[in-house]
Amino acid sequence: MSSLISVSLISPRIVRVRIGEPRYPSLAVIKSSNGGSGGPIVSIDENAVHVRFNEKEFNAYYSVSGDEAIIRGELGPFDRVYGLGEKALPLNRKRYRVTMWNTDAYGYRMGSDPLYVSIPFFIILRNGEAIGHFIDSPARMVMDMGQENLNEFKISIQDSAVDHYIIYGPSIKDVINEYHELTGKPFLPPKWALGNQQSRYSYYPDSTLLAVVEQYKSRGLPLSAIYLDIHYMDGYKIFTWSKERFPDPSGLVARLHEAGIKVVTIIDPGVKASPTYDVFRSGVMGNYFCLRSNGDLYTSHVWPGLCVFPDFARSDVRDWWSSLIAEFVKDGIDGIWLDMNEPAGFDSENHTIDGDLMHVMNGVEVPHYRLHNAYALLEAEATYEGLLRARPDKRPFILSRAGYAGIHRYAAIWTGDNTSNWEHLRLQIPMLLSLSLSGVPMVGADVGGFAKNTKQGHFELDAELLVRWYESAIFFPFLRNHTSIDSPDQEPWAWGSAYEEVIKKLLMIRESLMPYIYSLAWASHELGEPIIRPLVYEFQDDDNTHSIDDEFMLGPFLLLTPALDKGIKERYAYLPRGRWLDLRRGREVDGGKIASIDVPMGDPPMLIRSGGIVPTLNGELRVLIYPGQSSAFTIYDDDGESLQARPRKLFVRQVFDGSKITINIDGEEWSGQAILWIYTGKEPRQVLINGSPTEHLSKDKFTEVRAGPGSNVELII
Ligand code: MIG
Repeated sequence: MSSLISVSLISPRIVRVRIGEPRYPSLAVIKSSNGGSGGPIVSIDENAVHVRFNEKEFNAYYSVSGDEAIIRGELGPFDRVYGLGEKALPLNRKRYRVTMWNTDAYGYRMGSDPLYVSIPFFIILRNGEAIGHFIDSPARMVMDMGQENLNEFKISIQDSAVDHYIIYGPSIKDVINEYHELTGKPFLPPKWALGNQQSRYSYYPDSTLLAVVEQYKSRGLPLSAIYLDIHYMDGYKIFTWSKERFPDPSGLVARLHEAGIKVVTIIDPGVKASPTYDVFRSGVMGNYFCLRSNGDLYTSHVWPGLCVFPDFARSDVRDWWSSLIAEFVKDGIDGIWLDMNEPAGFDSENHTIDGDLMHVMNGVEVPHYRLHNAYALLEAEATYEGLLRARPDKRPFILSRAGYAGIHRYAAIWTGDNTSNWEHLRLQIPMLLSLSLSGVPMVGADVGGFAKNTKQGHFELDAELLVRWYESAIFFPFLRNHTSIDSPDQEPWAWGSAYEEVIKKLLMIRESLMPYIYSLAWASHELGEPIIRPLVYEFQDDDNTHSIDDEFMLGPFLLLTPALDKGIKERYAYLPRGRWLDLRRGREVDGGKIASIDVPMGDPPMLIRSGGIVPTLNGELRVLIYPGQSSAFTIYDDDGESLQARPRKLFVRQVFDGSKITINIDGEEWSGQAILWIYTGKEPRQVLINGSPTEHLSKDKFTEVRAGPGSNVELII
């Protein structure tokens, strides 16, 4: 009697339940089973699996009918469900049903589904303990989180071969770390990719692009990169430049580089089907495009007209694409923006390719519906490789609209065509937090919103909304203002100098937080941790945090409670237990309650958790310390772009026992000092470094001391 399922222990925390035989090696999972000792007790009876981790039993049930596999699992009445990638839903996804099918979702709203990215990974929090589930299939999948039946989740996969990974925490943090053990660590972004960026559909010709950069410069606004949308191309043919609009790409890029600005160009997957176009010709020669099952080329209309689509499932096609990318970026292009890679096609329903096309994976034919969600992942992998080929020593930067589990190894994700309205200002927080919990730390949304109100047909952005948008977005990992074709301008100066000043101040806050954000990006790469986090990630034991998604944490220490409604002057926010330092006022606030927080325009609330260590830059490195229970933070730095460089590290630890604050500084290849900027409440009685009294400066309840690696700083209160 052959069983439907087979079970393997991948690590002491990960069990894999395999249904059927995989058709090809996983695209998401890079770790092969190492068994290991200890860990869960697993028993199988027929089509059920019982896993016991740490005294807690978890049961899952499996069935296959025809070409569809179904996985069911228990859902308790008080369980929460997190993750599921990019979904326009609240943070807690319990009782929702979603579809995994990468879709061009222009004009989506709260509740619209599916969207651009599919990550079939979710975390159930039950009685304080987290268990992750990763359903490794890029096929169409419906994931019901207790909508149909309150007591169970039910996942229907359009493939009878699928792997289900059960990942034990018990913290959400552990689950995500283990998920990254399985699927690989997030890519390390170059430092500039964390700076303020500007885009538009589209800046052209070249003089317009230069004028925008010139505006940034002359107004003293920080800018790290500028984006070229589809109008830079010749007739939307990828890997070409319009000769009229951009006669001298390498000259243009060189000028931008002189000004310290990086350049990112958009690339779509569709290749114009034209016999006079060399990319099409070489693709046909190599037989690189997807075919219909009858052997004809698969075509669909996209921007250039009738297009064909590279079959990224094939390694020879990825190799060809990598060489196209490598050749294209020789003009100096710094990053690639992958759009329309669901893939989108205008001839299909929902502008998204479906139906009769085939892929060839390791020599085996795979119909599109079984691979659809991985198209962008494979494209990103080939693009990453192309960027590496062109510049082996530099970190690639890719921004992708679509993706599947594993996309975090190659690309940042932005949430596609959001809308310029208050609904979307609010919605982006649960969307970005959930992507973060789904293993994708480099995330952002178009600042100011992209689309018009599709019902009324006009753009709704105004000065207040743009300012409020920046007040949230300066704390997101990926920060880019972008808007649609035909929209009114929405650069920071678009509403006059008063608002420009406010936005400038916000962008300066972002700049000053760069050492913190860059360190978090490094930590995401080394350890797999998210950069922005829902409160539940940091305060799992505090039930009050479990469904909060109008507040978020940047790293472990900074709590943001941005204004999300029109016309408000204050808002309520839950502050988790413990003490908080309102950085704007230099005032301490008690947590464990809902507080009213004032939100004047341009002055976003920033609350530091007790024990907080936040490196900032203000001419020099200033490490903000809010003394509390023992805590630590590692500051990373390097040249910001080398691939091989080992980062310099500065380890900061602090502990406060009520009368003495002790701060330890250690370094790894770190020379030079930092200013420790410590909240002491009053002037300390004594400040010692390695036992000797030292100079310090006290003002406004803060004390400043200079210290470097090897310093043991003591402040007697
Ligand atoms: O169908 O390239 O989401 O950011 O500006 C529109 C033009 C195609 C969709 C992207 C958007 C981009 C736009 N693209």
